[in-house]
Amino acid sequence: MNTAEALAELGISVDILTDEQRRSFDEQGFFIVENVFSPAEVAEMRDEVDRLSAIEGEFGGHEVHIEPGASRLSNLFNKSAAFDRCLTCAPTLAAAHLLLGEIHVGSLNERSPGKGTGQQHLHSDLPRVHATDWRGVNSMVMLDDMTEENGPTRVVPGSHKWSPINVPDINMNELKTIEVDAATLPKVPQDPIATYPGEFHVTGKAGSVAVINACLWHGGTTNFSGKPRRVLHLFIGRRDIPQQLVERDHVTPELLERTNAAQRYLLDIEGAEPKVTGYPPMPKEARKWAIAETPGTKY
Ligand SMILES: O=C(O)CCC(=O)C(=O)O
Ligand SMILES: [Fe+2]
Repeated sequence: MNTAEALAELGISVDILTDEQRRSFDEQGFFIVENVFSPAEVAEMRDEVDRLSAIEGEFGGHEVHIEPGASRLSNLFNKSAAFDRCLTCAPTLAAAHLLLGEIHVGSLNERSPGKGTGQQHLHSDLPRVHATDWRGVNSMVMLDDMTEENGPTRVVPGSHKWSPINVPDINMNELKTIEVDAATLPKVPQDPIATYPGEFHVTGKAGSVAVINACLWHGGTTNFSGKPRRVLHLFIGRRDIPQQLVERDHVTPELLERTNAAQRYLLDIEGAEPKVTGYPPMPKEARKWAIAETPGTKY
């Protein structure tokens, strides 16, 4: 199996991307698609997020990182069949295949900022060591309407072509630090939390999906209204780069049993043995969201 075959089996082709979506993805580093998931699909995923968040509480997200001020969940494919439909999220998968060639799921996380919190460092999710070293595509699957008031994701259009900054440590892989090039240096924010000139706020109705190049400068913003803002981060990586959550290390018999060959290829669990039975165990403590050092930045 290869990616093109797996996607074809799942009914997905890069042909679904419009010229406008391709142009926006290339030039701005992102595009937004409405009505990817139906209200019933969204409601089912939302209910599962609430059920799992109640189980995991402050340790939600522990398999990747927890984040003060935001509720997170990780390892979602192993926790509920409600999220299987993300393996046919066509805009994300088509854009990822177009940009990266051979792909696998990097992770499926959920994040919802609490009232008055959620403002993150402006960051890139992944490093890049040369101009076309694209390593991943992230996407925000909106389970609630995402508005100006409840903590929309901010993005800096075109910044995927600048050096990445403030990459979460867990995503650095073989790299220790990020090299910021001379053209990018004057653009690096003095205060990474502050509003950045020209930042765009991604908003949309529940069921919409925003697809971003993982090098794009972006981040969570403050949820001023306190209204729920549950968003899934469906992250797709280049297949030669380790997954953010190594699915084989967490795989349950249920996931192996219910998935078809194409889904198992995308999850990178082909031929895997089940590792975890029952609800995945909770840790006593968990790593916090942290960024890798970026030389040239002074925060
Ligand atoms: O949830 C969001 O709005 C963005 C979160 C994000 O970029 C991250 O956690 O890496
Ligand atoms: Fe991010």
